[in-house]
Amino acid sequence: MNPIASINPKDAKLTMAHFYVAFISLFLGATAGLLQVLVRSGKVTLPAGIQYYQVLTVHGVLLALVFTTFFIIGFIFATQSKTCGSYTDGERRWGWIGYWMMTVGVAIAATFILLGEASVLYTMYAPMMAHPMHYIGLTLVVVGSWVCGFVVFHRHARWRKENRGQVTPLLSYMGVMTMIMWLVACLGLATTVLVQIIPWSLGLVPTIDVLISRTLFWYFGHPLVYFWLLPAYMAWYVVVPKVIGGKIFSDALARLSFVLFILFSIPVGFHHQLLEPGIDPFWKYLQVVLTFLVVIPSLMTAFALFATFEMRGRELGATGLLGWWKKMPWKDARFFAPFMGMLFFAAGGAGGLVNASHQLNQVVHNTIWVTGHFHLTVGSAVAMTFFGVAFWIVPSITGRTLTPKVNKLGLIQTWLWTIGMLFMSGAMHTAGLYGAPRRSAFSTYAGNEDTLAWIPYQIAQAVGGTFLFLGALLMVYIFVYLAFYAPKGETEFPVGEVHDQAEKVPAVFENFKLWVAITFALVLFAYTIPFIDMIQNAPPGSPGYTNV
Ligand code: HAS
Ligand code: CU
Repeated sequence: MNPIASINPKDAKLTMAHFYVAFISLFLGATAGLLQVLVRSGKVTLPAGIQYYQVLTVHGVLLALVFTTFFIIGFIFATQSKTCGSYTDGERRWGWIGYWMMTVGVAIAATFILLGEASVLYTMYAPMMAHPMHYIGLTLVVVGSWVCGFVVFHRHARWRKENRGQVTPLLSYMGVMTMIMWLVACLGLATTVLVQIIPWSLGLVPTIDVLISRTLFWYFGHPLVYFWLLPAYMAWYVVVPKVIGGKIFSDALARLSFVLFILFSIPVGFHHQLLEPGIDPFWKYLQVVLTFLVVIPSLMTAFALFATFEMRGRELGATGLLGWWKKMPWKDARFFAPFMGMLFFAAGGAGGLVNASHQLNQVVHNTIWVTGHFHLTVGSAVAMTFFGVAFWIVPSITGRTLTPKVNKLGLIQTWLWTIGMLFMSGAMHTAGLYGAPRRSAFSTYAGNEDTLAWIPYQIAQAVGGTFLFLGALLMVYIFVYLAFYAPKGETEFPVGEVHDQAEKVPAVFENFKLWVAITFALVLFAYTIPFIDMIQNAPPGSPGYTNV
């Protein structure tokens, strides 16, 4: 590693190790995605006995779980090392232990998917059953991520001890909040996997309670999506203002939005189960109310970003409501990629509100509309922000330069992704409204008029998916170039400063125990009675189903 790196080179190495896994996963996952859209267009059949659900599992696991988790943890390590100072050898060693647990876990889980023994999709819904080693691999990934989480907590606590009474670095605070949410969320996943799924897949118990397993999964599954989103918000709140030459609108507001995410991200899993029988409508209603509360921190984020853009625009002489638009650095890929992500998120978030509304959920649930929704949120807002971060963070921490040529490639990459996603996600949303199902290979369903109407949209998805595949290839090329071939030199690690007129940060934000305690209280409130109901009125359990 290079001595002109912007963070301690040993920490940079740890981050880069995470990024290698992330970008290999991006490549393989995107290839699987291309195969899917081609199959669903009806023009291509998979060779060599490969199954559609196998490919779909590769796609979901590698992109939604592996790419995200490895990128996020690498990013949090780098930002914490930059803003708090480097890790101690002991902390870093634990970081490596966490990393290797996750990497070995991914290798095990992926092997069983490739063997065709774990085609259970990334949600691993019971009663679909995989080989026990698949679940054991994924458990290792989760435990490894916890180890990394404790490293993040430890570094933050050490900073506080060494700088008593001072406001902690914003990025480190956000990293801690993200990992707290992840840990609390994982309790649900760990419970269903360790108590229900592994014993059942080992054959120790003959059946599984599907409703309880799914409920525990979604207790985890919703905060999972915010675990992807919050690191993107870290970049939006702290990095983007610096890149455009402005200031952070308000440190206190940014922290408050992260606190609200901790509180309201978890007791909302039922909005994925609105059409699930066996849950009393009252509790679904309550969790939908909480879901609408967790929209508030995103609206606050939108507000803060508009304010940042407008303040910067006015500094540069813009006037009127949207005059700032002309003043933004459109030719800077570090800005352009996350900004397009924000635009997509405005649409994806609106779609989320549709999903969460019970009556509308009846129209869209299990249709490919939902797939369209999450390609706008995680597949665009989050992924494009991570790409935008990679453009500068990789050269910055390895002591290389983001050359004008690569910046231009970054702009092209962003356009490929934008065009691809407009086609693919637009077609998915529309076809979903016509009833086209998600998680489904190509079928004409006996060729009736309604189902044939989906096919043009499936072709549009294939067109979009092809652009996205090219975008992923270009992204991987940019990553490899920046990591290994770009000229040596210094690249800025942009960390924004807070606007002078912003409110002071209240000390209570740093009271993590309080937030975790309120979170547990809300979780108990939202879940206790429904769980008692599910256990008391449990239907007979289900045997496992495999597609082998
Ligand atoms: Fe979602 C399903 C509801 C956000 C991901 N979601 C999913 C699934 C995934 C996912 C992966 O209620 C599928 C899971 C599966 O496999 O079954 N979602 C919501 C709601 C929100 C939401 C209410 N989702 C996300 C995020 C995700 C994500 C974030 C990943 C990162 N979602 C649902 C529901 C379902 C669901 C139901 C189940 C559907 C079903 O039936 O199965 C909210 O958090 C969204 C709030 C966001 C906003 C947008 C704020 C805008 C911002 C950008 C500002 C832009 C600027 C620039 C400043 C209200 C912050 C713009 C400039 C201009 C000029 C415009
Ligand atoms: Cu959700």
